[in-house]
Amino acid sequence: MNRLKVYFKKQRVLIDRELGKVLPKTNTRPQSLHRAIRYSVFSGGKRIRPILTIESCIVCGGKLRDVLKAACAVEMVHTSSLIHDDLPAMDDDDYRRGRPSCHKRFGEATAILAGDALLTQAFDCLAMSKRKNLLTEAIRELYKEIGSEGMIGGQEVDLRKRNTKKKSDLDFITEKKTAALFNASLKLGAVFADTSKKKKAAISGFGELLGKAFQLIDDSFDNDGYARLIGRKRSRELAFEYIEKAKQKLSPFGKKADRLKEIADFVVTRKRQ
Ligand code: GRG
Repeated sequence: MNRLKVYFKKQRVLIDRELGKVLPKTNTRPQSLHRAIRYSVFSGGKRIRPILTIESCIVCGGKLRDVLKAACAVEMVHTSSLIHDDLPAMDDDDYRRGRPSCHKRFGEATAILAGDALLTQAFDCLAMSKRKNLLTEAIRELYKEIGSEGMIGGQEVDLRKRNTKKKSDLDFITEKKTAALFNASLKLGAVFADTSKKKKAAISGFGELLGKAFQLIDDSFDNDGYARLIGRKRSRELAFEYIEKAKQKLSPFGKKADRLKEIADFVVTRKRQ
């Protein structure tokens, strides 16, 4: 196994252990809801966003113990968005990560509530972070990136303009639907490292470009979004261009950012799961 794979595995174990501790157990009432939540959280996701939160904090000089709750919060938001995205009113997907999607397994109403509960608990999990003086900034950053002007807004435009060929729509969808949560994940790491404004801006610039590259690669798997407009090959080329620019944004961190750069390369070279 190569070095990055070993690192990913180690981080996943850490994140999953923490998620396992904070999420209500399946024997807690209402059991049906907690089963649906745990079914969706523990179904083999890559955990790329919380891994980025942790790594961003370390690169900015922070400590794992200060950021682990924020990393879990990010994964809860991500899972809640996937549960809702799969619903018949949205993408209408019967499968997620090779298993029946949450609503297929537990019914639509329970899936809606599982998503609601996870999104709500994400903010409680964030609030459990040790560095209380940094919480207001963290909560506001997360809200800004996932609210109606962030990820949720991106989803709205995606649903309304499914077959759009307008570049401005596609840019908005890519930036908001996917890049915003990547950006939030990285920014939370910087917030909990209590780093300088300059370093936060560098991390955020990296996050936006990385998120866009991630979505371009995702689109290329399904010939969706940008890939429909400019073709799979050009989408992938564009993603690689974004990643090169993203890595340049990390110059203030020098060699400390090598792992973050490796993760960025993984984002564009990854195979469909
Ligand atoms: C309830 C918070 C909330 C949001 C509602 C449904 C919605 C608004 C937003 C969905 C946005 C969405 C589905 C964006 C696509 C993101 C994406 C590319 C997901 C795949 O990410 P991976 O590959 O997934 O990291 P794994 O399975 O590894 O976790």
